[in-house]
Amino acid sequence: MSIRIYGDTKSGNCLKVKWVACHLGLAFDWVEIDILKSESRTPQFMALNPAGQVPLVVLADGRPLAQSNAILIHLAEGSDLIPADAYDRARMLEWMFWEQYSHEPYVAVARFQMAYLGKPREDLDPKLVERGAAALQRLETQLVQTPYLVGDSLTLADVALVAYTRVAHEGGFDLSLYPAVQAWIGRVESGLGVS
Ligand SMILES: N[C@@H](CCC(=O)N[C@@H](CS)C(=O)NCC(=O)O)C(=O)O
Repeated sequence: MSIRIYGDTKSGNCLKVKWVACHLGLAFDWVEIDILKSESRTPQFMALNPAGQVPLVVLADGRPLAQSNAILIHLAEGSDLIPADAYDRARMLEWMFWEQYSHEPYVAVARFQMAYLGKPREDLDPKLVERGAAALQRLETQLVQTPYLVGDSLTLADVALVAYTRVAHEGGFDLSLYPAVQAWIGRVESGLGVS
């Protein structure tokens, strides 16, 4: 049996899992779950993930695992997407925790409200816009110094953060203000084979 990935293709959290599985050549089946139709909240799905969210993977031996970044770490164990050096590995995790707490809640939520709920930009909570822009600026500050978030090569930190950064314009953010981020998006997409 291969891995089963339950995900919604609109979701960067889900796509990052798919990209890593593809990049590592892992065999998987993709099960599309439409969150706008509440398909992650059915009793059957909640039995697999009581949090009622995607992504969720069911491993080859039947064990489930949720939380996109936990899934990435599990799938990429032992690969070159995770630095061998302990400090670099911790830096990668620093970016991944930051992504979930200080980037995704603003950049992804602004995009979801505009692109999927049809909210006009001017109706977004100003705090969402301000903190999303601050997150993009933090990436810019790092990426003028290094080609990837942790040094010279692609790691899970880049995968986790590119997922919503590459579509930030759909949440009304102007990516041309962040040229180093734009160049990095191209590098990460080509490293992952994503277009
Ligand atoms: N921190 C979680 C976030 C998961 C999450 O927010 N999933 C959204 C899609 S991006 C979802 O399933 N929403 C549907 C719902 O909550 O009902 C992760 O990284 O996996």
